[in-house]
Amino acid sequence: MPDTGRTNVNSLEPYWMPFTANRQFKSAPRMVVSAKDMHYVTDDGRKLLDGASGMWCVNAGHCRDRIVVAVQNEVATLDYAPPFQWAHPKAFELASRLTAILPGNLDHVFFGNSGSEAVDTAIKIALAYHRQNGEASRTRLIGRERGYHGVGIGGTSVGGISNNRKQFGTLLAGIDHLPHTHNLAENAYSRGQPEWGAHLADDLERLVALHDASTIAAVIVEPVAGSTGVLIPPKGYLDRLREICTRHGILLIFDEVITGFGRVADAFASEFFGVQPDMITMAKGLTNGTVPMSAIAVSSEIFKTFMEGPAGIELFHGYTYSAHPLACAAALATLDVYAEEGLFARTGEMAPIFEDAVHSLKGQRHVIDLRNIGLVGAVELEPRDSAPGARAFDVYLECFERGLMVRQTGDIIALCPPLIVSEAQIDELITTLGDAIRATE
Ligand code: PXG
Repeated sequence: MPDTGRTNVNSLEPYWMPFTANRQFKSAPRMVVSAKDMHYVTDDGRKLLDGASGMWCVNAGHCRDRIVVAVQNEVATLDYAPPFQWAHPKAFELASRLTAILPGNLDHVFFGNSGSEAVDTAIKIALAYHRQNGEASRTRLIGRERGYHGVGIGGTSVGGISNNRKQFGTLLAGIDHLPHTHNLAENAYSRGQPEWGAHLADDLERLVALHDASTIAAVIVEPVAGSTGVLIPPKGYLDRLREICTRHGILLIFDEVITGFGRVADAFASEFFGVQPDMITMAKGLTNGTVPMSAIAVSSEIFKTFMEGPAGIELFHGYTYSAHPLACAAALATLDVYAEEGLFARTGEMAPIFEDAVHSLKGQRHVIDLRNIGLVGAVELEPRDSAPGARAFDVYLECFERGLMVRQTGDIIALCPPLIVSEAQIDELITTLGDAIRATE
């Protein structure tokens, strides 16, 4: 048995865990101590199949040698380099490598350390861009109900998950939200993009009529909403958002923190859906989850606007750890693994197998919807009377006992295995989940 340092129960106390029921967790902790490829190992030596890519980030599987060695070498060679007025070669190399796989005219990249920082950076770039462009009145931001854009004050404000907002007062001023697209009456058991709901994008016209386009800076949405329980865009919906934004001079930001790096079968979901945003935020799979890093890709038009401004610093924004050498080394090695193993294309190959497996749960008791795209799946359960989320949380705990890690949000179980998942492992994932659902009241 590995020594886990859990002999003193009190030692669990000081750590205030994020987005966690601390009291519940500490009464029955779930500890992982190592990981390799598709599996975690718990502190009591059990192997867990990773059905969640950690937390949507370990797209190439765990502890991949190439990435491990790259980070080890970098920390021994260049532990830190200041990113303001200094640089190191890997930062430029990584930006170039990213622009090679980014869609359309997204040809410049800014670096942060988390998805939340990427979102708040994109918001600040949007505001500064319009000001630089002589349209300083464009300050309003439009998010979407049930959207998740991290936990910065900007991301929380454009986000649309009530629990994430209600503790924090009025948040940023000048924010509005589009309606979400989730509708089980119309779209239950859709495979891939649902047929119904493109018209929901037209609500943006209503917001433009209400506020006037001259006051609106940007719209931010996740191409596939992840955290809120896998909401897949209806056919034509994203295209229509793009069209309305273009018509009114509003920037369209796709938050691809979850959908980036092969999750839906291309490098980015923008490419998969054939809709070109003005900015993409990314994180998670950028370094395969190994070293915190995020990036914001901007269009040539946005970058040019800043470069034509007054001489001197063009954007008064950045982080101590922007383009950190360890993160750059991890990201470069990660991109190598993705490319060498053709993992983005592999998502496309495995998606039909994954789809059939997810939909094989149809008819299980409590299941009210199954949906999927790429290597993302969701099982929505009927909520228990006056206890929303409790049933899915019990299923989640049951999965853990049975050797499977999944994600749970509300009464939805989200599935997003690493892109190296085999057919047999998909089968194991769905069989275990089905057993866990059957074992749960
Ligand atoms: N944008 C999107 C679309 C995200 O999914 C963030 C921003 C924030 O990233 P950071 O790195 O600041 O956490 C995210 C994060 C889940 C889950 O279980 C998803 C996220 C975070 C935690 C849990 O679905 N996504």
